[in-house]
Amino acid sequence: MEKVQIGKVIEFYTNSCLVLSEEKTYNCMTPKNHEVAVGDNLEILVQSSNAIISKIHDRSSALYRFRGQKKRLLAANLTNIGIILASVPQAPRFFIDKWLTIADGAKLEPFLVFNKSDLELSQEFEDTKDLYSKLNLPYFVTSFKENFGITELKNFLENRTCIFVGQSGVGKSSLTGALTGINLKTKVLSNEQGQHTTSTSRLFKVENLDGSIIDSPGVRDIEQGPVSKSSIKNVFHEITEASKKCQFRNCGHKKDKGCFVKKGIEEGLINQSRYDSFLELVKNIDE
Ligand SMILES: Nc1nc2c(ncn2[C@@H]2O[C@H](COP(=O)(O)OP(=O)(O)OP(=O)(O)O)[C@@H](O)[C@H]2O)c(=O)[nH]1
Ligand SMILES: [Mg+2]
Ligand SMILES: [Zn+2]
Repeated sequence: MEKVQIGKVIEFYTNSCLVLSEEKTYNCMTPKNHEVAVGDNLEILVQSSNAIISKIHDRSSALYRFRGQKKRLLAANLTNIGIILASVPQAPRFFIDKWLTIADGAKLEPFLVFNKSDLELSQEFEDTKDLYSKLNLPYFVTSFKENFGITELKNFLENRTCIFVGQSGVGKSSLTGALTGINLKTKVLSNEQGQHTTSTSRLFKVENLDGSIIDSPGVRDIEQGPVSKSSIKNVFHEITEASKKCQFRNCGHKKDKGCFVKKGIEEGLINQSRYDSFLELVKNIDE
């Protein structure tokens, strides 16, 4: 006998996905003509131990990855993007600005996690922390190793579904494990490049509260897709404000006369790296 059940995609493979429904998991083939991703809510037709996807519910949000002109759904029904940072390995600041722009484009609230706070921090990382903690974004200082700041982060995740992004080795899986109570395979840091630990996207429930985390290798980093003017405005607020005072309305904020943005950099009011990210990201404006 067939039975329709409601389920959620919790893990995604190349041609199939794992659907959690009524506390059981079913391995379902992904439909040919519809995109499915981790976080999708759907209906499945269950026949004894098999199940097929019969309907995908409307998504409250969708995060896409772009590769040239192609776009592919990465995760569905998220509320937040958690950008995980550490002093080792340290991400370039452009990485942060890019993810803030991606989050804005997908209408997801970003937050920052400065992990590995037990380590001695480089000046560069201290400066990064200082710069971004002033941007009016939720941020957390954590140490997985010393179990510091985890409770604050956990409480923030109540009623939220987030995806952790960050370079390989910053502690995404370690934090996910600490927040969910599930022991995940983590990476032993070495000086060798190119070894990644997490190999499939998976959605986990935060321990003892209503929140979820997606730990995904596919989103350590992604290519920047098209960017809207409003995302640039929202993410680079300080530059937008300064640009209102530029002498010419069509100021390119490069070598233009009377540019207030350049003046802001000279006076130390606008950070050089934020300006560099801004110039890089405006190249992708598509409207
Ligand atoms: N000192 C210190 N080490 C940490 C901390 N958090 C994680 N680590 C270590 O950093 C290494 C990498 O952690 P992972 O959680 O595997 O990193 P990841 O971001 O999931 O890496 P990928 O899955 O490759 O993307 C492991 O050896 C962890 O034990 C921390 O707060 N402090
Ligand atoms: Mg991992
Ligand atoms: Zn200007």
